[in-house]
Amino acid sequence: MGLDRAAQCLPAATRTSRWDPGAVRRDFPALQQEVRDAPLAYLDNAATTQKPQAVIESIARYYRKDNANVHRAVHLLSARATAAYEGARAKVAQFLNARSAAEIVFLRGTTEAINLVANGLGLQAEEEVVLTHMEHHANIVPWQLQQARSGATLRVLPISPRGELELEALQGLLNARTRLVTVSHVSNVLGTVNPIRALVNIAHERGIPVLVDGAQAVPHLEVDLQALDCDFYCLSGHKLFGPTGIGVLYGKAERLGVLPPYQGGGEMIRRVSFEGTKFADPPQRFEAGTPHIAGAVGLGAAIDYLQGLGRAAAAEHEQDLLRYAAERLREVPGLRVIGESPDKVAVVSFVMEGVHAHDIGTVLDHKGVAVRAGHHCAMPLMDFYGVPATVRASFAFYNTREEVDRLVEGLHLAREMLA
Ligand code: 7TS
Repeated sequence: MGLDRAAQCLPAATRTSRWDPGAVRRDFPALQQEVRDAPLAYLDNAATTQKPQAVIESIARYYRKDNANVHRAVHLLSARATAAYEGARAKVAQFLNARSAAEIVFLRGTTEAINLVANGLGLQAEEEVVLTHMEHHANIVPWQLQQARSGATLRVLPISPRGELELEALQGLLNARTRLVTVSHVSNVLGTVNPIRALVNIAHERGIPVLVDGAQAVPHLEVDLQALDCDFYCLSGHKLFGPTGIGVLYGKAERLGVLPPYQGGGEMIRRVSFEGTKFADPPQRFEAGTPHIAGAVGLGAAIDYLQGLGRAAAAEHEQDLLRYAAERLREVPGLRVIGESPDKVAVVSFVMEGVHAHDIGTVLDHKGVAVRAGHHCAMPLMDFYGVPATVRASFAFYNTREEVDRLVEGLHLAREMLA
């Protein structure tokens, strides 16, 4: 590491005029390694992304210099830690174009964010929640837990064989008992980008709020929450080139304002006595206990990094990889791509005739190509396509066409060995 620190923390793409994955990759220490005697081709970005040096360094710097608890002490380190934590909240609000930082709740991730809303709604037996056939288990199981507690009904918006929502069926699923519509912005299996604004309009015509699972969207798309007009939006820092253990629930102020606390403890109260407790306003009401301060700092650094990179150019490069991968995968006999929406992020799922997804994943791993094979926590979607599992290659802006070539070579090899 001969570079001075300031240079290391500058996104590589700001140092070049054209998109240059080679330069961007130098910002990511984990991408520099060899695995199985080959350079690592990391194509499992939908599970989690690699972290740029700027993020790693921001966390180390926080612990080296500013570490203290937030919102509590009068001393300087606590003031610095609080400024760093609240600064990260402001950064997230600006990144997503929320109206105010008070609409940003820091939690562990998308899973916890959805559980918070599911718990807080206080569903009743006669009420209904609408979700879709392409949801991740994180946006199914919390609702089933509430269904078991309350007797509420879950209704499922169907999808087409191409992997798109049947939006015209939504009207028929909504009624006076519908409390919420919940939907992923981008499918983690299909890559489909769902028409959130249109869906929100249909639900809002009936005064029904919408929760959007944005876990797979924010790494690829520029998200403008005021333009989407959804009521809740959830994301995970670790899929956004930030640390694990930190994520965000966005809620419109008027929606968060009427949600009860999810957990009790310090930080989330205004006054406590044995007669009763008055809770703090959002977002503190939902952040009981010492939060993941270093995680928030790291997420803030990830956002700085992404904004410095130029998101439009990053997205263009990813779309190039998607087109190239789709074209090259057609050369592999017996391979079927699942998810053919024209509006997709760079996520490609496929199955190969006569070969199990896990075996393909293992052959690819032996060539240094990391993909995910399995049900991707979307078993109802696997059932829809009649497959137990798929192989999924999911790309980030640091991936290259050469890595797509290595994926395809590995697939030919898997076919020769196993089909
Ligand atoms: N929602 C979607 C759409 C996801 O893809 C995931 C994780 C989650 C929610 C849960 O996020 P977490 O950070 O709270 O765990 N998806 C995946 C995946 O596709 N492979 O590994 C994790």
